[in-house]
Amino acid sequence: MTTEPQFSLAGKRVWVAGHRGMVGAAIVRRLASEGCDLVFADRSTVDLRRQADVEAWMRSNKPDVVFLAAAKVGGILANDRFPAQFLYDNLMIEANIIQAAHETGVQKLLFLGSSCIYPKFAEQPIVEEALLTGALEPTNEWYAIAKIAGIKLAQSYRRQYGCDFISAMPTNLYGPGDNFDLQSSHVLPALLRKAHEAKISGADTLTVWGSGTPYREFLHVDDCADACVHLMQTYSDDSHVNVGSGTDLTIRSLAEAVVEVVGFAGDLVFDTTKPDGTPRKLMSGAKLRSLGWRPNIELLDGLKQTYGWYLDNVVATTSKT
Ligand code: GFB
Repeated sequence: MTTEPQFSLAGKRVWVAGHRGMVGAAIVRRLASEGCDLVFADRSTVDLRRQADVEAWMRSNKPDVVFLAAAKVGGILANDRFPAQFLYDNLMIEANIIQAAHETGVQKLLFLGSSCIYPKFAEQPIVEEALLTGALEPTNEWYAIAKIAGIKLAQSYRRQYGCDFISAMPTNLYGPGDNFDLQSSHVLPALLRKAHEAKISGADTLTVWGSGTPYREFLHVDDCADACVHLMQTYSDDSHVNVGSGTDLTIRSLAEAVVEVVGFAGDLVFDTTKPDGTPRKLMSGAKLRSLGWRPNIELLDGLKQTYGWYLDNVVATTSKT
């Protein structure tokens, strides 16, 4: 398999669907050096859940290339509490964009999924072929089903219509632009915020949800964006590709690293009334490595940088209002 760019983005009209989200914004940053012409759909005029909106926008803007990073996302609690939105919104967004991409002759599309597509008890590290070999983790099966449907849409349009549509499955992502709302966020931004607030208020303890024993793999969003661009340029096949860092750690170890970075000296308390979710979901990165890609950002560096972003962009702006 060649790892040289085969599909050039230079001079192409590129639509990053979901450009205001953490992943979409990172892809936009990464594309700055590719010489492409970026086009954006504004949320106030295009509701991606509405087929007519998507078709009309795509017909008038005619992108050559689509990064499908638009999605309804959230952490373990949000997934569990809002199953209809996680299933419906994501199914509609991906179906509308993929169908319109086919109708308007998009040259290449990359669909972004999630590592939660795999069975709850998949063998570790999880290879791409583990898809649909077992039951899903119940807290996020709605989101997972939508993302599995997205993979299948991309595959089926390739098979039936010859569309060059591919899929990438990122692990748990974090970085600038993340959601720091404690009810709807993922674990890493939640812990950064909790540690910061505990430090500022002089609290003795910081509460971590669940037992702290589940393992999670984290990838900085800029690494994810780089992998997506790499796949767009080098990969053209039926199967989805895992995008991870290759290492995982327990939630307890993550919390310890976070309090170290933030400088909170109190104790960790584990709230076992909150769900643990899947026990482990370390993905195999062998396929992406064989395509010539490696991650660059170590977790500790990424944590420090993301904490800095949180201070500058969330804490600083909240304290001004
Ligand atoms: O990141 P997270 O919300 O989602 O939670 P998942 C990961 C682990 O961290 C769980 C624990 O075991 C949580 O119980 N945790 C500890 C916390 N403290 C906290 C906290 O303050 N906030 C949060 N949110 N978690 C998501 C899926 O699963 O992964 C999505 O729900 C998506 O569908 C995403 O696939 C990548 O890793 O469990």
